[in-house]
Amino acid sequence: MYWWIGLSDRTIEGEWRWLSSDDIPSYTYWDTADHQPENHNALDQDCASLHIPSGYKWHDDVCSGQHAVICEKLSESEVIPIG
Ligand SMILES: [Ca+2]
Ligand SMILES: [Ca+2]
Repeated sequence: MYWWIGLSDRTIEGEWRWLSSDDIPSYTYWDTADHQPENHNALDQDCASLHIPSGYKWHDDVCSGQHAVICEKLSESEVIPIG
């Protein structure tokens, strides 16, 4: 089972960026034990997903795959820390 996380290297192969901001992630959690991201057999695996069997580590996958999605919602109010 996979969940899309909104990260892609579709523009430049190997350069992963968040779709929402075009930023390069400051943190990654690739499943390196499974050699991810590996653009499996040059299949243009350009979208990143959470891979539950590997403990929610990231796998690249073909973007047209039908997987669940994780949505980001902006806060409705700004929380100001005190103390
Ligand atoms: Ca790729
Ligand atoms: Ca892959």
